[in-house]
Amino acid sequence: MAELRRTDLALRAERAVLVQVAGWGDEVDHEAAFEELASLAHSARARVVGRIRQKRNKPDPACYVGKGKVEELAQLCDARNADVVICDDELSPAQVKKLEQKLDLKVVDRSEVILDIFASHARTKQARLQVELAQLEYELPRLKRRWTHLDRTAGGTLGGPAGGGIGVRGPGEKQLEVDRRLVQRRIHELKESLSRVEDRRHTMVEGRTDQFATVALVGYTNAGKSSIMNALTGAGVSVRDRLFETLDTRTREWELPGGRKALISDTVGFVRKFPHHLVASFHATLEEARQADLLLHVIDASRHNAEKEVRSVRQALRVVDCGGKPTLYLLNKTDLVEDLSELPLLRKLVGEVICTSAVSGQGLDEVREEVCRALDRKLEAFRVVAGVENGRLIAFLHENGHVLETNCGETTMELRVKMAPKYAGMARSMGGQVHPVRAEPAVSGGGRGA
Ligand SMILES: Nc1nc2c(ncn2[C@@H]2O[C@H](COP(=O)(O)OP(=O)(O)OP(=O)(O)O)[C@@H](O)[C@H]2O)c(=O)[nH]1
Ligand SMILES: [Mg+2]
Repeated sequence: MAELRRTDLALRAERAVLVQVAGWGDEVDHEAAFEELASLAHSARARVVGRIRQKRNKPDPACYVGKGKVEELAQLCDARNADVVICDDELSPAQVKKLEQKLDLKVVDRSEVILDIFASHARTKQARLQVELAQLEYELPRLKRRWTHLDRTAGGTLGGPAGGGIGVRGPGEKQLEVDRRLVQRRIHELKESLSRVEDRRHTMVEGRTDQFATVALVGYTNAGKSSIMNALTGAGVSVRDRLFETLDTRTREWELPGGRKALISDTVGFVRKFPHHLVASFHATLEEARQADLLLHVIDASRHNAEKEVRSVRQALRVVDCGGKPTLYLLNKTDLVEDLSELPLLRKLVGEVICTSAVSGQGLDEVREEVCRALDRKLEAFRVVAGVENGRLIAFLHENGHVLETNCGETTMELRVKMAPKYAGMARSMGGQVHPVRAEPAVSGGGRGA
């Protein structure tokens, strides 16, 4: 399968000028978004050499910024010897074209920078397929180059030295139309491959969740999800101070207090104005989060707009069908902050919040205890009567549930057990008489106390 590299759009070591249109809403918010654009550019290995900002109600439909500002931008780019202009919002294909013409420079938008970072961090086959799909879907309405290198992917039926070739190009048809068809064909192939991956993954994750309680770490990029995973389990997952370090889900066994075992998964992070093509493409990667019994939503306490970040993560989670899951909120990196002024606002939004530090270990015991408590809320109480000689069943109950009480008779044993309802049937098939004691109220979604 041909691998697609957008070498002509990669931002490596390029000198970038950042542009933002900001004139509505919260000033602090725009500042933070602009700072974040600089981090994104940095993660894409560009060098930020200038910034320009225009206050106006909404972006100019022609060039993103107004006419006068385009002049100013051109002068700044010239003075700073810029290679590329990066805009803070997603631009229409027409806006990019017009601005590129006026500046005589490459123009990219926020989504493209994020896609570029994902492309350079993708390691596994699945992550590569997902990024390639997102890039092509993003590119399709913006095609301006020739995509004849995609010929190879069509198994030769489209190929040919002429580019596009037999079976695609009708007489007199324009190259762009050929390119479009090639891209569409590749998108179709990628979707098919990914849907096979997703089916396999679904079955695999489902198999695991049948045996263990599962917990998934979710949150804004760089909040410290992988660091928390390492601090809790010693997993040795890669941690770096750069955006989108983790693109593939890692799952580890986690021993909780009382010797109880669960599985914990680290997942891809989100960011504001996350390109929707990426969210859709990363559906398979987020399978663990979708099937998890509990989410740990990690929030970065050192960011000024943590509350906004929580909102954008929750929105992205809804898109990937993880909304409304039982969630514990961890306010991480508290070692970096003297005054937790955002805490009341966060509590108002999500309910209880546990203050943690993956570095000092603060709050991690509380996380373990709260996870046990939250998982327990999913358990139901049963009375199980077993023959005293049925060692297999008794061991099964101790392994998979909490045995609260045991009463031993001469030939039978009666146990009061809290366990996941799915184990009741298994206990019956092992020869036990199983009676529900009473239904526990379901855990509410959207967080403790929310
Ligand atoms: N001081 C301090 N730094 C932390 C803490 N947790 C994480 N970090 C740092 O924050 C940066 C990002 O941490 P990661 O664990 O990679 O963050 P992540 O959420 O997994 O990020 P992505 O995978 O990129 O989405 C790293 O430089 C960590 O060392 C913490 O509690 N305190
Ligand atoms: Mg990570």
